[in-house]
Amino acid sequence: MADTKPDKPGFLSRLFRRKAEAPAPAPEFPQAGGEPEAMPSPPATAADDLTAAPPTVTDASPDTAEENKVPPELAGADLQPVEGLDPEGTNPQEPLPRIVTETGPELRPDMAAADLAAPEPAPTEVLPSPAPRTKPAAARGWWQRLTEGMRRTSSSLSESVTGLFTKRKLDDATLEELEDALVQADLGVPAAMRITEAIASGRYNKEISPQEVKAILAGEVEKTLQPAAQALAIDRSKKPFVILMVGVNGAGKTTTIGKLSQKFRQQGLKVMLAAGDTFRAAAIEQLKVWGERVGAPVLAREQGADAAGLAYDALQEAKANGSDVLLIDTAGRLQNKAGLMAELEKIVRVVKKFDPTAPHATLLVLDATVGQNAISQVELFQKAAGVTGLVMTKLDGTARGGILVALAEKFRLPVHFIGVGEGVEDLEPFTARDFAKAIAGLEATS
Ligand SMILES: Nc1nc2c(ncn2[C@@H]2O[C@H](COP(=O)(O)OP(=O)(O)OP(=O)(O)O)[C@@H](O)[C@H]2O)c(=O)[nH]1
Ligand SMILES: [Mg+2]
Repeated sequence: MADTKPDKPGFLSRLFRRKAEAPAPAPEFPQAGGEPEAMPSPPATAADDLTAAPPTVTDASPDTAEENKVPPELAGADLQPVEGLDPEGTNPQEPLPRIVTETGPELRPDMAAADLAAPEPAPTEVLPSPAPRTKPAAARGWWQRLTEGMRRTSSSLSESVTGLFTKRKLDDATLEELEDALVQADLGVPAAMRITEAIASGRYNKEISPQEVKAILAGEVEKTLQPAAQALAIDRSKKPFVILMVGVNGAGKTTTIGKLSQKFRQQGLKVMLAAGDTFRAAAIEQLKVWGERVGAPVLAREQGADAAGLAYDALQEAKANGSDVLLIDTAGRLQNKAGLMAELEKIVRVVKKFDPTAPHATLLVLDATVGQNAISQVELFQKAAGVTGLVMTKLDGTARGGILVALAEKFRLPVHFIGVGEGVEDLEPFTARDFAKAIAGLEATS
Protein backbone atom coordinates (compact mmCIF):
# COMPACT_ATOMS: atom_id res chain seq x y z
CA MET A 1 0.00 0.00 0.00
CA ALA A 2 1.38 3.31 -1.03
CA ASP A 3 0.46 5.20 2.09
CA THR A 4 1.55 2.68 4.65
CA LYS A 5 4.62 3.37 6.61
CA PRO A 6 7.63 1.39 5.39
CA ASP A 7 9.81 -0.35 7.93
CA LYS A 8 11.28 2.47 9.93
CA PRO A 9 13.54 1.03 12.51
CA GLY A 10 14.99 4.50 12.94
CA PHE A 11 11.77 6.21 14.06
CA LEU A 12 10.42 3.37 16.15
CA SER A 13 13.66 2.63 17.84
CA ARG A 14 13.99 6.33 18.57
CA LEU A 15 10.52 6.31 20.06
CA PHE A 16 11.35 3.39 22.29
CA ARG A 17 14.69 4.78 23.18
CA ARG A 18 12.97 7.99 24.12
CA LYS A 19 10.59 6.04 26.31
CA ALA A 20 13.51 4.41 28.04
CA GLU A 21 15.33 7.71 28.38
CA ALA A 22 12.28 9.67 29.46
CA PRO A 23 13.26 11.69 32.51
CA ALA A 24 11.50 10.82 35.71
CA PRO A 25 8.61 13.26 35.72
CA ALA A 26 8.76 14.25 39.35
CA PRO A 27 11.85 14.84 41.37
CA GLU A 28 11.99 13.29 44.80
CA PHE A 29 11.20 15.51 47.71
CA PRO A 30 11.04 15.01 51.38
CA GLN A 31 7.47 14.09 52.20
CA ALA A 32 5.21 15.60 54.78
CA GLY A 33 6.00 14.04 58.07
CA GLY A 34 9.67 13.92 57.18
CA GLU A 35 12.17 16.27 58.73
CA PRO A 36 10.64 18.53 61.30
CA GLU A 37 10.88 22.21 60.53
CA ALA A 38 10.50 25.39 62.45
CA MET A 39 6.82 26.20 62.36
CA PRO A 40 4.68 28.82 63.96
CA SER A 41 3.19 27.37 67.08
CA PRO A 42 -0.53 27.95 66.84
CA PRO A 43 -2.89 26.46 69.37
CA ALA A 44 -3.74 22.83 68.68
CA THR A 45 -7.45 23.31 68.44
CA ALA A 46 -7.24 26.83 67.39
CA ALA A 47 -10.82 27.81 67.01
CA ASP A 48 -11.88 28.11 70.62
CA ASP A 49 -8.86 30.04 71.87
CA LEU A 50 -9.04 32.76 69.33
CA THR A 51 -10.63 36.08 69.74
CA ALA A 52 -12.75 36.62 66.69
CA ALA A 53 -11.68 39.55 64.57
CA PRO A 54 -14.54 41.55 63.14
CA PRO A 55 -14.82 40.89 59.42
CA THR A 56 -14.21 43.78 57.08
CA VAL A 57 -17.52 44.36 55.37
CA THR A 58 -17.48 46.51 52.30
CA ASP A 59 -20.01 47.62 49.76
CA ALA A 60 -20.14 45.88 46.45
CA SER A 61 -18.21 47.89 43.94
CA PRO A 62 -17.43 45.66 40.97
CA ASP A 63 -15.33 47.86 38.79
CA THR A 64 -16.13 46.71 35.31
CA ALA A 65 -14.84 49.85 33.65
CA GLU A 66 -11.32 49.03 34.72
CA GLU A 67 -11.50 45.30 34.45
CA ASN A 68 -8.29 44.96 32.56
CA LYS A 69 -6.23 47.02 34.94
CA VAL A 70 -5.06 45.61 38.20
CA PRO A 71 -3.90 48.16 40.74
CA PRO A 72 -0.66 47.27 42.48
CA GLU A 73 -2.42 46.45 45.74
CA LEU A 74 -4.37 43.70 43.98
CA ALA A 75 -1.44 42.37 42.09
CA GLY A 76 0.60 41.32 45.06
CA ALA A 77 2.98 44.19 44.49
CA ASP A 78 5.62 42.86 46.79
CA LEU A 79 5.59 39.46 45.16
CA GLN A 80 8.66 37.92 43.74
CA PRO A 81 8.39 35.87 40.60
CA VAL A 82 9.01 32.16 40.97
CA GLU A 83 12.37 32.38 39.30
CA GLY A 84 13.84 30.15 41.99
CA LEU A 85 12.27 27.25 40.15
CA ASP A 86 14.47 25.56 37.67
CA PRO A 87 13.00 26.15 34.21
CA GLU A 88 13.57 22.50 33.41
CA GLY A 89 11.60 21.55 36.47
CA THR A 90 14.12 19.02 37.61
CA ASN A 91 15.65 20.95 40.43
CA PRO A 92 13.15 23.09 42.23
CA GLN A 93 14.62 25.57 44.64
CA GLU A 94 13.29 27.93 47.23
CA PRO A 95 11.76 30.94 45.52
CA LEU A 96 13.27 34.20 46.56
CA PRO A 97 12.08 35.34 49.94
CA ARG A 98 10.01 38.46 50.07
CA ILE A 99 11.47 41.46 51.74
CA VAL A 100 9.14 44.28 52.58
CA THR A 101 11.49 47.20 52.89
CA GLU A 102 9.18 49.57 54.74
CA THR A 103 8.73 47.29 57.69
CA GLY A 104 11.95 45.36 57.50
CA PRO A 105 12.46 41.87 56.16
CA GLU A 106 9.50 39.56 56.40
CA LEU A 107 10.73 36.09 57.02
CA ARG A 108 8.69 32.98 56.86
CA PRO A 109 9.18 30.70 59.80
CA ASP A 110 10.90 28.06 57.71
CA MET A 111 13.44 30.43 56.25
CA ALA A 112 16.97 30.57 57.45
CA ALA A 113 19.03 33.73 57.15
CA ALA A 114 20.87 32.14 54.27
CA ASP A 115 17.64 32.20 52.30
CA LEU A 116 18.02 35.94 52.02
CA ALA A 117 20.75 35.61 49.43
CA ALA A 118 20.87 38.22 46.71
CA PRO A 119 18.20 37.67 44.06
CA GLU A 120 19.30 35.89 40.97
CA PRO A 121 18.26 37.23 37.59
CA ALA A 122 15.16 35.53 36.23
CA PRO A 123 15.78 33.06 33.44
CA THR A 124 14.81 34.78 30.25
CA GLU A 125 12.83 33.15 27.52
CA VAL A 126 13.84 34.43 24.11
CA LEU A 127 10.38 34.77 22.77
CA PRO A 128 8.27 37.33 21.02
CA SER A 129 6.47 39.68 23.37
CA PRO A 130 2.74 39.22 23.52
CA ALA A 131 0.85 41.40 21.10
CA PRO A 132 0.04 44.82 22.53
CA ARG A 133 -3.46 45.06 23.86
CA THR A 134 -5.44 47.86 22.46
CA LYS A 135 -9.04 47.10 23.37
CA PRO A 136 -10.36 46.55 26.89
CA ALA A 137 -10.58 42.91 27.93
CA ALA A 138 -14.34 42.50 27.82
CA ALA A 139 -14.55 43.97 24.32
CA ARG A 140 -11.99 41.52 22.96
CA GLY A 141 -13.85 38.42 24.02
CA TRP A 142 -12.40 35.34 25.62
CA TRP A 143 -11.23 33.59 22.42
CA GLN A 144 -9.16 36.59 21.47
CA ARG A 145 -7.71 36.96 24.94
CA LEU A 146 -6.96 33.25 25.05
CA THR A 147 -5.17 33.19 21.71
CA GLU A 148 -3.31 36.41 22.44
CA GLY A 149 -2.37 35.13 25.87
CA MET A 150 -1.18 31.81 24.54
CA ARG A 151 0.72 33.31 21.65
CA ARG A 152 4.10 32.48 23.11
CA THR A 153 3.30 28.78 23.29
CA SER A 154 1.47 28.64 19.97
CA SER A 155 3.93 30.72 17.97
CA SER A 156 6.85 28.67 19.14
CA LEU A 157 5.02 25.46 18.15
CA SER A 158 3.74 27.02 14.96
CA GLU A 159 7.19 28.09 13.88
CA SER A 160 8.49 24.56 14.37
CA VAL A 161 5.59 23.03 12.44
CA THR A 162 5.83 25.50 9.57
CA GLY A 163 9.60 25.13 9.39
CA LEU A 164 9.37 21.35 9.43
CA PHE A 165 6.49 20.70 7.09
CA THR A 166 6.81 23.29 4.38
CA LYS A 167 7.42 21.38 1.17
CA ARG A 168 8.94 18.48 2.93
CA LYS A 169 8.00 14.84 2.98
CA LEU A 170 7.15 13.26 6.24
CA ASP A 171 10.14 11.16 7.19
CA ASP A 172 11.98 9.95 10.28
CA ALA A 173 13.96 13.13 10.76
CA THR A 174 10.89 15.39 10.45
CA LEU A 175 8.92 13.29 12.90
CA GLU A 176 11.72 13.27 15.39
CA GLU A 177 12.12 17.04 15.19
CA LEU A 178 8.39 17.50 15.63
CA GLU A 179 8.42 15.27 18.66
CA ASP A 180 11.27 17.32 20.14
CA ALA A 181 9.35 20.55 19.55
CA LEU A 182 6.33 19.11 21.37
CA VAL A 183 8.44 17.94 24.28
CA GLN A 184 10.02 21.38 24.47
CA ALA A 185 6.58 22.95 24.67
CA ASP A 186 6.13 20.77 27.79
CA LEU A 187 3.37 18.54 26.43
CA GLY A 188 5.19 15.59 27.94
CA VAL A 189 6.80 12.61 26.25
CA PRO A 190 3.71 10.33 26.07
CA ALA A 191 1.56 13.04 24.44
CA ALA A 192 4.38 14.07 22.09
CA MET A 193 4.79 10.48 20.95
CA ARG A 194 1.08 9.98 20.47
CA ILE A 195 0.68 13.17 18.46
CA THR A 196 3.69 12.32 16.30
CA GLU A 197 2.30 8.86 15.63
CA ALA A 198 -1.10 10.29 14.72
CA ILE A 199 0.54 12.64 12.25
CA ALA A 200 2.67 9.86 10.77
CA SER A 201 -0.21 7.43 10.46
CA GLY A 202 -1.00 6.83 6.79
CA ARG A 203 1.09 9.78 5.66
CA TYR A 204 4.61 8.48 5.78
CA ASN A 205 6.71 9.66 2.85
CA LYS A 206 4.00 12.05 1.70
CA GLU A 207 3.80 15.79 1.81
CA ILE A 208 1.66 17.22 4.56
CA SER A 209 0.88 20.89 4.98
CA PRO A 210 1.62 22.76 8.20
CA GLN A 211 -2.11 23.47 8.45
CA GLU A 212 -2.93 19.75 8.38
CA VAL A 213 -0.33 19.08 11.04
CA LYS A 214 -1.80 21.80 13.25
CA ALA A 215 -5.29 20.35 12.82
CA ILE A 216 -4.11 16.86 13.85
CA LEU A 217 -2.17 18.35 16.75
CA ALA A 218 -5.26 20.25 17.94
CA GLY A 219 -7.41 17.11 17.62
CA GLU A 220 -5.03 15.00 19.69
CA VAL A 221 -4.58 17.68 22.34
CA GLU A 222 -8.34 18.10 22.58
CA LYS A 223 -8.79 14.34 23.04
CA THR A 224 -6.28 14.34 25.88
CA LEU A 225 -7.76 17.39 27.58
CA GLN A 226 -11.44 16.59 27.19
CA PRO A 227 -11.80 14.49 30.36
CA ALA A 228 -10.07 17.24 32.39
CA ALA A 229 -12.33 20.05 31.26
CA GLN A 230 -14.84 20.05 34.08
CA ALA A 231 -16.64 23.09 35.37
CA LEU A 232 -16.40 23.90 39.05
CA ALA A 233 -19.87 23.07 40.26
CA ILE A 234 -21.03 24.97 43.32
CA ASP A 235 -23.22 22.60 45.28
CA ARG A 236 -25.92 24.92 46.61
CA SER A 237 -26.90 22.40 49.27
CA LYS A 238 -23.60 23.25 50.97
CA LYS A 239 -23.98 26.61 52.56
CA PRO A 240 -21.36 27.87 52.49
CA PHE A 241 -19.63 25.95 49.73
CA VAL A 242 -16.03 26.08 50.96
CA ILE A 243 -13.20 26.53 48.49
CA LEU A 244 -9.63 26.23 49.76
CA MET A 245 -6.95 27.75 47.54
CA VAL A 246 -3.49 26.23 47.72
CA GLY A 247 -0.25 26.49 45.77
CA VAL A 248 3.35 27.63 45.77
CA ASN A 249 4.42 31.23 46.31
CA GLY A 250 3.23 33.65 43.68
CA ALA A 251 1.22 31.09 41.67
CA GLY A 252 -1.80 33.40 41.60
CA LYS A 253 -3.95 32.14 44.49
CA THR A 254 -5.06 35.50 45.83
CA THR A 255 -5.65 36.98 42.39
CA THR A 256 -7.65 33.90 41.39
CA ILE A 257 -9.77 34.28 44.53
CA GLY A 258 -10.50 37.87 43.43
CA LYS A 259 -11.36 36.83 39.89
CA LEU A 260 -13.54 33.92 41.04
CA SER A 261 -15.32 36.07 43.61
CA GLN A 262 -16.22 38.49 40.87
CA LYS A 263 -17.71 35.64 38.83
CA PHE A 264 -19.67 34.28 41.78
CA ARG A 265 -20.94 37.74 42.66
CA GLN A 266 -22.07 38.22 39.06
CA GLN A 267 -24.01 34.96 39.44
CA GLY A 268 -25.75 36.50 42.42
CA LEU A 269 -23.97 34.42 45.04
CA LYS A 270 -23.12 35.77 48.44
CA VAL A 271 -19.37 35.42 48.83
CA MET A 272 -17.09 35.63 51.82
CA LEU A 273 -13.29 35.58 51.86
CA ALA A 274 -10.87 34.38 54.54
CA ALA A 275 -7.39 35.91 54.62
CA GLY A 276 -5.65 32.67 55.51
CA ASP A 277 -2.23 33.85 54.33
CA THR A 278 -1.32 35.23 57.72
CA PHE A 279 2.42 35.20 57.03
CA ARG A 280 2.49 38.56 55.30
CA ALA A 281 0.67 41.76 56.13
CA ALA A 282 0.65 42.66 52.43
CA ALA A 283 -1.16 39.42 51.60
CA ILE A 284 -3.93 40.27 54.05
CA GLU A 285 -4.23 43.75 52.55
CA GLN A 286 -4.28 42.35 49.02
CA LEU A 287 -7.27 40.14 49.83
CA LYS A 288 -9.08 42.96 51.61
CA VAL A 289 -8.77 45.14 48.52
CA TRP A 290 -10.16 42.35 46.36
CA GLY A 291 -13.01 41.90 48.83
CA GLU A 292 -13.83 45.57 48.64
CA ARG A 293 -13.65 45.55 44.89
CA VAL A 294 -15.98 42.61 44.37
CA GLY A 295 -18.23 43.27 47.33
CA ALA A 296 -17.35 40.39 49.61
CA PRO A 297 -16.62 40.60 53.33
CA VAL A 298 -13.14 39.48 54.32
CA LEU A 299 -12.37 37.83 57.61
CA ALA A 300 -8.82 38.84 58.45
CA ARG A 301 -6.59 38.77 61.49
CA GLU A 302 -3.27 40.26 62.38
CA GLN A 303 -0.13 38.97 60.72
CA GLY A 304 1.15 35.79 62.31
CA ALA A 305 -2.30 34.57 63.46
CA ASP A 306 -3.07 30.89 63.21
CA ALA A 307 -4.35 30.18 59.71
CA ALA A 308 -6.30 27.05 60.70
CA GLY A 309 -8.13 28.87 63.48
CA LEU A 310 -8.93 31.71 61.13
CA ALA A 311 -10.34 29.28 58.56
CA TYR A 312 -12.52 27.69 61.24
CA ASP A 313 -13.87 31.04 62.39
CA ALA A 314 -14.46 32.16 58.82
CA LEU A 315 -16.54 29.06 58.22
CA GLN A 316 -18.55 29.73 61.35
CA GLU A 317 -19.06 33.35 60.31
CA ALA A 318 -19.95 32.45 56.72
CA LYS A 319 -22.57 30.02 57.98
CA ALA A 320 -23.98 32.62 60.35
CA ASN A 321 -24.23 35.33 57.71
CA GLY A 322 -25.73 33.05 55.06
CA SER A 323 -22.84 33.12 52.59
CA ASP A 324 -23.14 30.83 49.59
CA VAL A 325 -19.42 30.53 49.00
CA LEU A 326 -16.43 30.89 51.30
CA LEU A 327 -13.05 31.20 49.63
CA ILE A 328 -10.07 30.57 51.90
CA ASP A 329 -6.73 32.03 50.86
CA THR A 330 -3.56 30.33 52.10
CA ALA A 331 0.09 31.29 52.19
CA GLY A 332 2.23 30.18 49.29
CA ARG A 333 4.39 27.23 50.21
CA LEU A 334 6.86 25.12 48.36
CA GLN A 335 5.66 21.57 47.95
CA ASN A 336 8.90 20.15 49.34
CA LYS A 337 8.72 22.03 52.64
CA ALA A 338 7.33 19.37 54.93
CA GLY A 339 6.55 21.74 57.80
CA LEU A 340 4.53 24.11 55.67
CA MET A 341 2.70 21.26 53.99
CA ALA A 342 1.84 19.90 57.45
CA GLU A 343 0.34 23.30 58.27
CA LEU A 344 -1.86 22.98 55.23
CA GLU A 345 -2.99 19.55 56.40
CA LYS A 346 -3.91 21.16 59.70
CA ILE A 347 -6.08 23.79 57.98
CA VAL A 348 -7.99 20.98 56.26
CA ARG A 349 -8.33 19.04 59.51
CA VAL A 350 -9.63 22.03 61.46
CA VAL A 351 -12.11 23.01 58.72
CA LYS A 352 -13.45 19.45 58.81
CA LYS A 353 -14.13 19.81 62.53
CA PHE A 354 -16.76 22.37 61.67
CA ASP A 355 -18.07 20.66 58.56
CA PRO A 356 -16.81 17.14 57.79
CA THR A 357 -17.71 17.57 54.13
CA ALA A 358 -15.59 20.73 53.77
CA PRO A 359 -13.55 21.93 52.01
CA HIS A 360 -15.91 21.15 49.15
CA ALA A 361 -13.28 22.11 46.62
CA THR A 362 -9.53 22.35 47.13
CA LEU A 363 -8.07 24.16 44.17
CA LEU A 364 -4.38 23.96 43.39
CA VAL A 365 -3.29 27.09 41.56
CA LEU A 366 -0.44 26.35 39.17
CA ASP A 367 1.71 28.91 37.43
CA ALA A 368 2.20 27.69 33.85
CA THR A 369 5.64 29.26 33.64
CA VAL A 370 7.16 26.66 35.98
CA GLY A 371 6.79 23.95 33.33
CA GLN A 372 7.49 20.42 34.50
CA ASN A 373 7.79 21.42 38.15
CA ALA A 374 3.99 21.61 38.12
CA ILE A 375 3.96 17.81 38.16
CA SER A 376 5.57 17.53 41.57
CA GLN A 377 3.39 20.38 42.82
CA VAL A 378 0.28 18.37 41.94
CA GLU A 379 1.66 15.21 43.51
CA LEU A 380 2.63 16.77 46.83
CA PHE A 381 -0.27 19.19 47.25
CA GLN A 382 -2.66 16.37 46.44
CA LYS A 383 -1.06 14.32 49.18
CA ALA A 384 -1.21 17.07 51.78
CA ALA A 385 -4.51 18.76 51.01
CA GLY A 386 -6.51 16.40 48.77
CA VAL A 387 -6.61 18.64 45.72
CA THR A 388 -9.92 18.31 43.86
CA GLY A 389 -9.17 20.51 40.87
CA LEU A 390 -6.62 22.72 39.15
CA VAL A 391 -6.46 26.32 38.05
CA MET A 392 -3.64 27.19 35.70
CA THR A 393 -2.53 30.81 35.62
CA LYS A 394 -0.05 32.85 33.59
CA LEU A 395 -0.50 30.98 30.35
CA ASP A 396 0.19 34.38 28.83
CA GLY A 397 3.67 34.53 30.27
CA THR A 398 5.22 31.41 28.86
CA ALA A 399 5.91 29.22 25.86
CA ARG A 400 5.33 26.21 28.10
CA GLY A 401 1.54 26.14 28.04
CA GLY A 402 1.72 22.52 26.89
CA ILE A 403 2.25 21.54 30.52
CA LEU A 404 -1.51 21.41 30.88
CA VAL A 405 -1.56 18.52 28.42
CA ALA A 406 1.08 16.66 30.41
CA LEU A 407 -0.85 17.23 33.64
CA ALA A 408 -4.19 16.13 32.20
CA GLU A 409 -2.55 13.00 30.88
CA LYS A 410 -0.81 12.15 34.12
CA PHE A 411 -3.29 13.06 36.85
CA ARG A 412 -6.78 13.03 35.39
CA LEU A 413 -7.72 15.86 37.75
CA PRO A 414 -10.33 18.39 36.65
CA VAL A 415 -8.94 21.63 35.28
CA HIS A 416 -11.56 24.19 36.20
CA PHE A 417 -10.11 27.52 35.08
CA ILE A 418 -7.24 28.99 33.16
CA GLY A 419 -5.77 32.46 33.47
CA VAL A 420 -4.21 34.43 30.68
CA GLY A 421 -3.58 37.79 32.32
CA GLU A 422 -3.79 39.86 35.44
CA GLY A 423 -7.15 41.46 34.66
CA VAL A 424 -10.24 40.36 36.49
CA GLU A 425 -11.72 39.08 33.20
CA ASP A 426 -8.61 37.10 32.31
CA LEU A 427 -9.80 33.91 33.98
CA GLU A 428 -12.33 31.62 32.37
CA PRO A 429 -13.57 28.05 32.66
CA PHE A 430 -11.30 25.67 30.85
CA THR A 431 -12.55 24.22 27.58
CA ALA A 432 -10.55 21.54 25.80
CA ARG A 433 -11.37 22.56 22.23
CA ASP A 434 -10.52 26.23 22.62
CA PHE A 435 -7.31 25.46 24.42
CA ALA A 436 -6.31 22.84 21.82
CA LYS A 437 -6.97 25.23 18.94
CA ALA A 438 -5.17 28.05 20.67
CA ILE A 439 -2.12 25.95 21.39
CA ALA A 440 -1.99 24.70 17.79
CA GLY A 441 -2.26 28.28 16.53
CA LEU A 442 -5.47 27.61 14.61
CA GLU A 443 -7.34 30.68 13.59
CA ALA A 444 -10.90 30.34 14.74
CA THR A 445 -12.90 28.45 17.25
CA SER A 446 -15.99 26.50 16.33
N1 LIG B 1 0.32 37.49 33.55
C1 LIG B 1 -0.43 36.94 34.50
N2 LIG B 1 -0.23 37.29 35.78
C2 LIG B 1 -1.00 36.72 36.72
C3 LIG B 1 -2.00 35.76 36.41
N3 LIG B 1 -2.57 35.37 37.58
C4 LIG B 1 -1.95 36.07 38.55
N4 LIG B 1 -1.00 36.88 38.05
C5 LIG B 1 -0.09 37.77 38.76
O1 LIG B 1 0.82 37.01 39.52
C6 LIG B 1 1.22 37.73 40.66
C7 LIG B 1 1.06 36.85 41.90
O2 LIG B 1 -0.31 36.64 42.11
P1 LIG B 1 -0.93 36.37 43.55
O3 LIG B 1 -2.37 36.11 43.34
O4 LIG B 1 -0.57 37.42 44.51
O5 LIG B 1 -0.17 35.02 43.90
P2 LIG B 1 -0.28 34.13 45.22
O6 LIG B 1 -0.29 32.72 44.80
O7 LIG B 1 -1.42 34.59 46.04
O8 LIG B 1 1.10 34.47 45.92
P3 LIG B 1 1.51 34.19 47.45
O9 LIG B 1 0.44 34.77 48.28
O10 LIG B 1 2.80 34.82 47.61
O11 LIG B 1 1.67 32.73 47.60
C8 LIG B 1 0.37 38.99 40.70
O12 LIG B 1 1.13 40.06 40.20
C9 LIG B 1 -0.78 38.66 39.77
O13 LIG B 1 -1.35 39.79 39.17
C10 LIG B 1 -2.19 35.39 35.03
O14 LIG B 1 -3.01 34.56 34.65
N5 LIG B 1 -1.37 36.02 34.12
MG1 LIG C 1 -1.50 35.27 47.96
